[in-house]
Amino acid sequence: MKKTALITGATSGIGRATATLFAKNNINLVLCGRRQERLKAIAAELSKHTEVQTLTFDVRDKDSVKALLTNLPKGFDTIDILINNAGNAHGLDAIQNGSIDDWDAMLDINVKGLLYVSKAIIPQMIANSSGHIINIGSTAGKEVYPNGNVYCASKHAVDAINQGMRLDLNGTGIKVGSINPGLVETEFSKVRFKQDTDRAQKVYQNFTPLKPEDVADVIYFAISRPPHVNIADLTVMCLDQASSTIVNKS
Ligand code: NDP
Ligand code: 8X3
Repeated sequence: MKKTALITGATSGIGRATATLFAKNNINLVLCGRRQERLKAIAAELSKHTEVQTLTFDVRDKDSVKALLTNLPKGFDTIDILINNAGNAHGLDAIQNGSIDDWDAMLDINVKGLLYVSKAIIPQMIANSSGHIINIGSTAGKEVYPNGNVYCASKHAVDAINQGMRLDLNGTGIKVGSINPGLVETEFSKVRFKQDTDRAQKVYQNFTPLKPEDVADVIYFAISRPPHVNIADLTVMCLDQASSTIVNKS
């Protein structure tokens, strides 16, 4: 039977690439994000391959998350795969210079938003005794780098939530795992540097970073394993990256 995946942050980067790969593999899609026009354009493109619904909401808005995700459109109301991907970094400042608004954004989106979405979807997965949740963490959730402070904290929280979900959902038939990418060239740095495109482009210069499609491949690998296999925690970096701070740019 055809599966249905709900992907947050599907308007760009890793989420969009994952949606494209899932569509080509005949998985029905519920695509989420704030930019409605983009969601519509992506849905129009992917509808050639599969059935697609879009939902426009901010993951910070817990009432909207609950209202929309606990009343999914008919035909899309059983979620087999949840990709908790929406997230971003805001700023790259020493802790003493950080902006409280940036801190709020990262913790509210990357941590609390992921929880609100999961809270809405997990009950139906428990009722069905099946489901697969992939939490998109980061190498920033495995180590802390200078000026990364609160973004790293948010991704360490995702790492802890991923472990906690797997413990608490053990025995329910639901798979829980995280994919933790290193540097991936997406809109991530444009958002981090508040649309300063020159600064954002420099992050990915003089080496070959991951492409969002590389991460999508890994996500698809995780969700296409046999029923008894769960990819619990996987880190993926480009060849030139050894850690958050060691990147070969020679
Ligand atoms: P992008 O900026 O390209 O994509 C981020 C996505 O998240 C967009 O679709 C955006 O949609 C969505 N999003 C952001 N804020 C909200 C919000 N408040 N409500 C709903 N959706 C939101 O970045 P990436 O593809 O790189 O990032 C995806 C995930 O991967 C993030 O969790 C990020 O932390 C993680 N990651 C990224 C890495 C990288 O180097 N790029 C490395 C490791 C992890 P919209 O703006 O339309 O709402
Ligand atoms: C994104 C990777 O190193 O920019 O999570 O934090 S990094």
